[in-house]
Amino acid sequence: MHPAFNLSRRTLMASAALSTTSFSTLAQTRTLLRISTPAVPDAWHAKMWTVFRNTLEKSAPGEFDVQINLNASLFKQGAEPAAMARGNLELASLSPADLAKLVPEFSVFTAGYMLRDPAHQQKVFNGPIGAELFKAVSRKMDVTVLSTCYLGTRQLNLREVRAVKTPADLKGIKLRMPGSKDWLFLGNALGATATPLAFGEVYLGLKTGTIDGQDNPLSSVRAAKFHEVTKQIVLTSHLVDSLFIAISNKAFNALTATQKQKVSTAAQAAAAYNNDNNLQEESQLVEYFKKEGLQVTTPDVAAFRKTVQTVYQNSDYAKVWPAGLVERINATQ
Ligand code: KDO
Repeated sequence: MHPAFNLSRRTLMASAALSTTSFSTLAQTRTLLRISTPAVPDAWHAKMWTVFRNTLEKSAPGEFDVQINLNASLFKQGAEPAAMARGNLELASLSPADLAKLVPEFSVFTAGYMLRDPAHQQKVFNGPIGAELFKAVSRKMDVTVLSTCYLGTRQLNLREVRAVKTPADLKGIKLRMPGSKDWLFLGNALGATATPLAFGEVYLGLKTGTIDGQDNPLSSVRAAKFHEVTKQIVLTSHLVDSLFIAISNKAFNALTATQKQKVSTAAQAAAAYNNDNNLQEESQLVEYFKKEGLQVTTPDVAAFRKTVQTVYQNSDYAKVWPAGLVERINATQ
């Protein structure tokens, strides 16, 4: 073989090997960001993760491999913090109840009628109260909260029509709540008999009658199609609910300062997308559900508020809330 040919063949092979190497090295150097959420695809807080991914891809092209797992397909609802601690999951949207498990003072936000409205929620979590509590979350749970999402204001949603004015009217109602003690406490405080069930099982539970009702924001009721298997919505507005976009400290600390900034900005863009769309849709959903044939009724909200607040004040919860915290939340404008 002509030496020149041999050389060029070798060069060719070497360059082919090089290009394969650099290609796979590139794939390997992408930082893996796995996300797990129980949200259904049509929910704003599911779609927001695509905004997160797109924003990050734009600001840091090729640097991250963002994998979005909806419908609790990677980890079951409530299992995310443990998965993050074990290093099996990088990001999740955690509820106040998730945080309260390890940061007891956070249970103040699992209490009914604590936050007044979505604007109050954003002020509280984006201000000094949020900063203090998120510091405790980082210390005790090893996760960093990047932004606060408005999940919506939780309402009651019943299988059968019932006259509900006060908590006493919910006596005997088997009300599905997410499966942790803080959620169950809220369901019982509303006057119902709280029963735990994962979000993914609620539709069937309502359809078959193993539960009499559930509570969720109107946008979640629409996205998960619970209105197909229920006849009434009672506008108790008992919880202005939050989800916190959080990243494990292990994953966050492995990033450069610039990457940290870009991930935070993407999380804020995702929350803003969720919050804007959720608020806008929420304002139209009473009409939508009426058109779908549901009865939408307004109870004596003052009676619900009074009962629920009294139950919390007289419970062990109030004992773990730092002195003055409730007053500071109330004073936040
Ligand atoms: C629910 O299970 O009712 C709940 O609304 C609780 C939230 O904290 C959150 O987990 C949410 O479900 C899911 O994201 C599904 O919308």
